[in-house]
Amino acid sequence: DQLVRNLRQGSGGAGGKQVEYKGFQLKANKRDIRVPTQLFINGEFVDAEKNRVLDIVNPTDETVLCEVACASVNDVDKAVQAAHKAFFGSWKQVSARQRGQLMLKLADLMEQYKEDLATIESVDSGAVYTLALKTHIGMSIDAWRYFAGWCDKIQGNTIPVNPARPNNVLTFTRKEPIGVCGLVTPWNYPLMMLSWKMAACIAAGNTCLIKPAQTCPLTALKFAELSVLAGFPPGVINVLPGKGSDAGQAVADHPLVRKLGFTGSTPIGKHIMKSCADSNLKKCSLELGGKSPLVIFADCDLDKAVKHGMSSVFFNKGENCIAAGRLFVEDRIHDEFVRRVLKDLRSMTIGDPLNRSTAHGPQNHKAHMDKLIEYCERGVAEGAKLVYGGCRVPNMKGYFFTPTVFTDVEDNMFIAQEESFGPIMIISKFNGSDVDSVMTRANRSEYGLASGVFTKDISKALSFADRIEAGTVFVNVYNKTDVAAPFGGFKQSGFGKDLGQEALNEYLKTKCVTIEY
Ligand code: TAP
Repeated sequence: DQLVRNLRQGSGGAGGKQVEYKGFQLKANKRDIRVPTQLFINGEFVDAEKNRVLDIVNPTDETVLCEVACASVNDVDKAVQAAHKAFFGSWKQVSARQRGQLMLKLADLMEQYKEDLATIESVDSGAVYTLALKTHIGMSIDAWRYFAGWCDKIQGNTIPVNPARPNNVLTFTRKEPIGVCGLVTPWNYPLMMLSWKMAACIAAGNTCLIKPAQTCPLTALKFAELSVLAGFPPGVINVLPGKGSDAGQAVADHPLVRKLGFTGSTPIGKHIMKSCADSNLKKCSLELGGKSPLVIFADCDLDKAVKHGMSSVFFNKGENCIAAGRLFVEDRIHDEFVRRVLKDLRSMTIGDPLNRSTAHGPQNHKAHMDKLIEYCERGVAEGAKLVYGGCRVPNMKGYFFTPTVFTDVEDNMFIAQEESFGPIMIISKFNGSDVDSVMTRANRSEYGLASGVFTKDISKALSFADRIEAGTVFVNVYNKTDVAAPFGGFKQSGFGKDLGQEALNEYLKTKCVTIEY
């Protein structure tokens, strides 16, 4: 009742209560930020079972920033029980429109704390601060606002079924929330991945628990604090940093979790889908790996193609699921394209992600950087031409990997087929008079997340969009995503959409009601 009264007064569900927690003081970016380091279960910050912790490392200087509680299987169970109780209790008392108000309040708080959130993201994940502010945090806020608007617009249909005369019949559908949803997310855009999934999940009326990536859970914990300030009832949102192999697995296995929203690698996605089936046939959506082709025709605007070609690979240090994993450049402009890319790379500022002039920060964690080095060694061993980078930035502390360019990459090479998830440009040539052949090569991948084409010929561009097997197609642009546009892959890049109206369906079930009169 208090919750509803507060909502009517516009002060948030719990009246904007402060929450207590153990945390650490992050002094960075001329800010002094208190960051929670405990699990967030049932509206409270609590220690993990047996006080288990994870070390959180700053990728810029390799120091341990803090210890964060590491959820066990039992901790996951506690969060699921809390979410279950809230789903059938307090959350049911909140109307669709009030839900929207809570989400808007949360978005306003995220906006108010955006510099803090971007600073935390930058220190925790290595994201360049300016990008963290605009994309990691900015797009998170957009997602909460966008989905808040959907809350009171989720509706079913009336359906003209055949009546058994002389009786009449009314058949209608209701869109209902699924129940407790588990969300498991990767480390490349920690708060944004949380927001893309959780905003749709909450807008649809579900309760949830999230297991963020173990390497960078800090913005998720700060977000949990803001959810209390916004007034979300206890149990609706639960945040459990922990390891995928136990806490993540426990979410996938739990019999009271009815839906799992996952973003991560294809092998783990396959494994999780089996767990969802074996446990309780929970619904799942999987946003997985990619090796997105970008085809650049000689008739393109070359300045634009170089600019977007660079960002298609190097945006967020390549830790971008829709990154162009392979560039096909028409032979007539190939050498000029490579020359311009190298010129731009030589002037790219690499350094502290908090520095406003930095364009390229450290990779997210050491194991990832080591994998990138191996990936490049494999490319060289297979005969691809390494024209730039391929190694750790010399004489620099932190997980800095030099932006890299390979040319003369053949279709059968490992680096032509497998995702690097790092700042590595893989270039192959094609003959512009044989469009069929480049389309076949672009589609010769088990992934189908995104794709792009640069050409001034509208017929060529539309034909590419028709024929490419990918969930996202960019024409004369790249990385242009928006919270209102559905996002998700084909083939082994998974299924189910984040963002846009379609994302709501991932977190809803349809009930069909038939009445005879
Ligand atoms: P994964 O290793 O698959 O990890 C993703 C998440 O799953 C992490 O939270 C991880 O926990 C957890 N996890 C690991 N094993 C699990 C298990 N058995 N049960 C439940 N959860 C488990 O991926 P990653 O290396 O973090 O992220 C990189 C991959 O994500 C790339 O392939 C990239 O393309 C993909 N990605 C895709 C998209 C979209 S939208 N398609 C977006 C971003 C990233 P830990 O933190 O303990 O490992």
